[in-house]
Amino acid sequence: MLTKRDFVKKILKERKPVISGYAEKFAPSNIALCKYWGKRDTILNLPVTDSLSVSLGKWGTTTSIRISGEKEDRVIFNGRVLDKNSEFASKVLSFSNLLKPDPGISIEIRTENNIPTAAGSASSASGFAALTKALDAFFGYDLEEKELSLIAGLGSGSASRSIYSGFVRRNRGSAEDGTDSFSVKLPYIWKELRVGLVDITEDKKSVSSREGMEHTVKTSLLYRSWPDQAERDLSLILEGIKKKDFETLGRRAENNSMAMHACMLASDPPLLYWEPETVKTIKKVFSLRKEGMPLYLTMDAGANVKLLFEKETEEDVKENFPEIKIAVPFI
Ligand code: 2P0
Repeated sequence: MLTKRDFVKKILKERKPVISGYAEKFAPSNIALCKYWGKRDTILNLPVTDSLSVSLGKWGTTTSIRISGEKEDRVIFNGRVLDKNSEFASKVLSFSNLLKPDPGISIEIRTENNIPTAAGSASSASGFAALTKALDAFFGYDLEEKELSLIAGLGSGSASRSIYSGFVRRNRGSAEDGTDSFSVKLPYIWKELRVGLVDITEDKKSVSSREGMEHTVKTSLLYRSWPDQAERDLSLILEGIKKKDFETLGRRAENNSMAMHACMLASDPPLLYWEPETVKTIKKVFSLRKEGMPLYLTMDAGANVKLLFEKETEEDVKENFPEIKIAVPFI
């Protein structure tokens, strides 16, 4: 098994850094329609299955890097200087050390999320993707997008997809060294597609995705069926996208998310991310759909619910979910 450092060395190969004074990059957040849940390599975050997501347009993370006037690196998050030993800062700093050509250079990393959730926090996906892009630009490696997606994936598996806008597929890959486990942007546009964020709670989840995945893979017998589920869903969702068939996209994405949560529930001890309000929201979506509204949902490893719908349904959705925040993936 490679270490993260060996992996980055492999990607950077002969590239010569050309350090610039300042770099600033944006990466969008993303929502998986066909989920990544389970790793074939826990150090490099290589997934068991392919996954497919849609990026959230202008919502995401902007990260800038400049030379620090001080001896040590600094991390500033949403305007606040962080203690370098805090969980967030230490993650950011150990990741940026992977790309530093010379440990003697001190940098200031400023990162801002603009996702309008109650918690104000974007997923780690846009964070590591923006950081990867900014580090690449600052150190002047001039990496290709495919290479950026490989490196961002070391921070968080889902960050590999946030390198791109629009629909994105991350390949599982089969190489042991992980170099074929990159993401690609899919050439489809769906201007009418909308993603609604229903905030259930701002509390930090008690089990991280990393721990949750590991626990599910180790203890859930249902997880044995997950690779088949993901393979089927990914190809059907892709068909739905190509044909702009919203019902196929929505049904398959919802079913994929439910199947992922079923695998978690079948873990021992069970893993349940939902809150009572989550179930209420799910039931509301089901009943609105019964009444004829073309509305589907998807959920990640948490209590919050994401709604999938099209522009023509936007007003109805707002009426039923007045607090909802709506992302437009294709602007
Ligand atoms: C996804 N999730 O495809 C899935 C669906 C959550 C549920 O990727 O351990 O933060 O850092 O690779 O990427 C969230 O997990 O996990 C995630 P790590 P990550 O979006």
